Amino acid sequence: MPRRALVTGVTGQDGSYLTEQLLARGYEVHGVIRRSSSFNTERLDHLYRDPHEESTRLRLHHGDICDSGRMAKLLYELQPHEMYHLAAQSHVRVSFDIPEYTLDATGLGTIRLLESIRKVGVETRFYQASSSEMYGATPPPQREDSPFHPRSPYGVAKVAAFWTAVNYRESYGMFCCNGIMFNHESPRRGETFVTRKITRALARVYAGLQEKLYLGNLDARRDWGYTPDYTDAMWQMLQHDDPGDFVIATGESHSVREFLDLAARHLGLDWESFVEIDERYFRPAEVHDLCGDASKARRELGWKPTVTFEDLVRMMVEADVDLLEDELAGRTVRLTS
Ligand code: NAP
Ligand code: G4F
Repeated sequence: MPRRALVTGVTGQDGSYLTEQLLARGYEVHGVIRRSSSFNTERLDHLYRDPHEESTRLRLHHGDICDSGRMAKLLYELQPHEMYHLAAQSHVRVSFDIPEYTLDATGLGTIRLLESIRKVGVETRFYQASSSEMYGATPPPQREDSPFHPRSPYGVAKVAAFWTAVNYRESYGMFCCNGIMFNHESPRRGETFVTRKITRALARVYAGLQEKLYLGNLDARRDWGYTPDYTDAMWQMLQHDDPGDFVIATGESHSVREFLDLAARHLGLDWESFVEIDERYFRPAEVHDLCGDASKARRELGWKPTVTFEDLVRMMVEADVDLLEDELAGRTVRLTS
């Protein structure tokens, strides 16, 4: 029998890469998707097969992490061996506009799932998508034992979820792991996060379709890695003998300005002639500098990043140039990178 994984947030950036990797490892993957008035499975289309095909190992189920009854039913019916909880309102700037919903989905969502697992009595290993945003104002390098000082409703919600996972591990002996993931990016990154916003806009400027790009704080520094490396780390955590919490990061930080500069140079563009600062993209409180120390993951999981900052920027720029060319030519776009 194949191992069964239940993935929340399966339609997101991380969910799509994780699903690809789990299927390649022989898993049966069950993904939770929200009902939407338009298709929201674009990142999974290349993996999806007609459910009538018996051999299909990817199944999608409607659900919402704000609906504990539904999640408990899915857990009971599917009895997953592993559960990857990736669903969240994941946008930091947006969390200042919708703090209550963010706390509900991103924070309470984890309690709902762990309480359902406990009450239904499912034997499963649980992965919590924790975030470097929890460190907030704590200066780098940030490690597992660095204090949390969140600077956004999103960060506060992730701290609550982090401690919930630790608490269920300590109280009930459940196999819960926190991946404290630093920023990870890819051609599938959501279009409103700064890296993708930049690479997508540069492709359009390069093609003569866009004149201006409005950005916020160019001085913020982030530790940016390549997403498939990070989703692989999630799986590795759940295969480890003992549950634990792991920082996953490259150990190198760069400013938004450096990302922009490198991306623009790749296309021979002078960004200073078309980038403008719009205060709308500033945050009420900023996280200025994130740079993680992933020594524990290297030591205990044998994990290390495989893609450099320069290669990541180049890959994202080229993917957005190709995507735009396909769109303009009216070709069907398949997300494979
Ligand atoms: P993402 O692309 O924004 O994906 C978020 C996923 O959550 C989407 O599938 C979304 O569904 C789903 N979702 C949101 N609210 C939901 C709800 N109420 N019920 C069910 N599903 C819901 O995020 P990501 O970059 O893949 O990140 C995955 C997880 O890792 C998130 O928890 C994020 O906070 C965390 N994280 C990410 C990073 C990073 O750099 N990417 C770093 C640290 C931690 P729709 O498609 O329907 O919107
Ligand atoms: O790309 P961002 O929106 O990512 P942020 O806030 O670091 O959050 C991401 O990483 C977290 C891990 O640390 C995840 F937990 C979270 O789910 C998400 O994936 O912003 C990065 C930086 C910020 O300092 C922001 O102020 O870029 C700065 N920035 C400058 N101009 C901008 C913009 N960010 C956005 N989104 N849009 C701008 O125009």
